[in-house]
Amino acid sequence: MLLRGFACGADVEVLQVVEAVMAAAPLRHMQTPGGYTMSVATTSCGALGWVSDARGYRYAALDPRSGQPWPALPASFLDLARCAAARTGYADFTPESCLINEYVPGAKLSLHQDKDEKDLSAPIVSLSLGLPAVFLFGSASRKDRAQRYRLVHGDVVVWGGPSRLAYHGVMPLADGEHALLGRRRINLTFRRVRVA
Ligand code: MD3
Ligand code: FE
Repeated sequence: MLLRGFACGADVEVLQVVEAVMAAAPLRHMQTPGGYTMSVATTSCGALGWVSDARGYRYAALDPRSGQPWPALPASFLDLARCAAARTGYADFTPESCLINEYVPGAKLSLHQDKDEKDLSAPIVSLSLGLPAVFLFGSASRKDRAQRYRLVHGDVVVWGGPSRLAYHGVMPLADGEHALLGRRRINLTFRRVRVA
């Protein structure tokens, strides 16, 4: 379910809080299990953060870069995620993790499924900020051709039910300049990892 512009009124505040998280847990380019370096830079906040290295993808309570817990999930993020989930029929969504992805021009995310979470009944709520992206949205089978959607600043998408295990990705980010974020796109994804 696409909530166009849902976060537009809160963008300045969300960005401020994102910058505070990034100051405590800096963005970094994770290694994939296959030995590549991701073009997208990531960090996390919440009880668990998403990590990737030669051993695989997983959620971890400590930031491997600092050995410290990830920054707490800010109350304003929790409110926003809960509110978007409730709007689309998910009454008690309590995310434990917010993955923050930063794209600069050329950065992309190859087609993948999100299945490192144990609770696949919970949706994933995503929020896009900054430069627009071409988002690829396939089905649960990699073979099916993906649909393309343009996601712009302030858009929130709630991915639940049959779309939860859909293959998805992001095309290389086109160059541009965004009034608030400059030459980048930031995507937040709110996730329930453990079964509540
Ligand atoms: C559809 N991020 O972090 S957000 C990711 O724009 C990720 O940074 C993209 O895919 C980004 O894993 C896409 C939209 C999204 C997130 C999770 C999904 C779509 C999804 C999970 C299942 C299906
Ligand atoms: Fe994903």
